[in-house]
Amino acid sequence: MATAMMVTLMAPAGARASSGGSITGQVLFEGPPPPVKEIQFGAEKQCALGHQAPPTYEDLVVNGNGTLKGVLVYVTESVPGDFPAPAEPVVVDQRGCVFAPHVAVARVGQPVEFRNSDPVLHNVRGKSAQGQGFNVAQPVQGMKTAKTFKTPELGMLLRCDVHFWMTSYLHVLAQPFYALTQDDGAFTIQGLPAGTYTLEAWHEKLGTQTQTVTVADGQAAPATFTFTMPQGA
Ligand SMILES: [Cu+2]
Repeated sequence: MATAMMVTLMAPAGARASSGGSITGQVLFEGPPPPVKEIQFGAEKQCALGHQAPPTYEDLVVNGNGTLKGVLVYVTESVPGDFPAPAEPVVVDQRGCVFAPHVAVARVGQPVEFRNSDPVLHNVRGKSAQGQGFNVAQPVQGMKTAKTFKTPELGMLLRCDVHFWMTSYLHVLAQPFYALTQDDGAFTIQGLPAGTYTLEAWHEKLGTQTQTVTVADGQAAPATFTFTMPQGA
């Protein structure tokens, strides 16, 4: 979804359509995938009603092709130019007592709409290292609460205090040069002026990796990240 959104944002203001390049690649997982764990809802019977099959924890999702889902890949440098945040909100839903999506990315100043689609009480507590933490109670099905964030921040942990298994992550970025991996583990970051960049990949369980990538006009520069399970995990 992030990739589709980027297409409309990719051209820096004033740039010629033909200028700029992209970075494209995959995030791989090396080694045997960890076992998939089902979420146990316990006494909260309403939570199970929204699911065809029992949902599973999404803190480490290895795709069928050996790649990782939910990895944020972004350019760490500040790229010159004006990149207004989209007015369209990023939606973080609570549906069937899980956060959907498990990882969300918003731009600084872009509304983030928290929803409760369940007939049970949820809240969203955001833990911030940048002084932008919050706590939103959503006792009623259909509630929507929009918030915006002023400071870029990676890995803001979101939690529902009612249901211990409900966690997710929100990243807030200043610029549109990022991608979030989905079911194919692939990423593309478009519209970068030619130059050399530091690309970072961020995963909630596996940590971060960086690499240096040089982008040329009209070209797609390749980049591959490979994560392994940390020792003792
Ligand atoms: Cu909850």
